[in-house]
Amino acid sequence: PDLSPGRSPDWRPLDLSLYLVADHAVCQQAGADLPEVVARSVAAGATVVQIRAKELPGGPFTDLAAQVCAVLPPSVPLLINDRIDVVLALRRRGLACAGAHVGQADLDVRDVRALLGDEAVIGLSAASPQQLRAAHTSAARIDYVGIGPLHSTRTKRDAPAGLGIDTVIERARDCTLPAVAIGGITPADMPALRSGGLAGAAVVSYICASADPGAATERLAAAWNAAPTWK
Ligand code: TZP
Ligand code: MG
Repeated sequence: PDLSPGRSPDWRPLDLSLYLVADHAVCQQAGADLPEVVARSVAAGATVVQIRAKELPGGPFTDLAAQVCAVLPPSVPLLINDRIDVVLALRRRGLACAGAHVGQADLDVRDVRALLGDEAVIGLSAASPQQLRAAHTSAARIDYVGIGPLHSTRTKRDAPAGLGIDTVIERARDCTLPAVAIGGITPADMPALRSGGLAGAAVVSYICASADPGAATERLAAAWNAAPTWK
């Protein structure tokens, strides 16, 4: 997309419903090629892609993200986990990177917004009521929050135990920002998440560790699309 001032990128309004978190370590462990997982998943209905690569240095992370850019249609926003420097490096290369997803221990969102500009998509992980309150009263615009883990998961080593569906829905409703749930999500979770008012579901291993990431994404998309919406 054209990121020049005044031009609206193709990815707004943001469709967060089927949010692929393409994790480098999980793909590697599954013997899967990350850009190929992304391509298959997007072809099957993923609406947002985040690249998460905790163990990659900035250079290789940027090169991997550039490969992903090459397979993404302009309607699907690409977000980078944690690494604002990688977002800036991609932009310098003229690649369309929508923005970043940051956690509570990363750069302050006010600094992220200042560094990336008004057009950028910025997501924040927020789980506790205090964190969610801080997010929706933030001086800097936050485009969405990620709430989790929904279920206990082994994908994120330091993740606490699963919050459970009722707590996730309650916290999402207490926050005025669009919210996506994350953590151990499978198609069985989609009806409750959608009817509970979540804007979407963020998924790592169900897609990245699947022998068929396209089919896995199709099952998630079908479950979301069949679910009742929040009144
Ligand atoms: N944040 C909270 S849980 C989680 C992250 C990054 C990992 C989710 O991965 P999976 O494999 O979908 O449980
Ligand atoms: Mg982080």
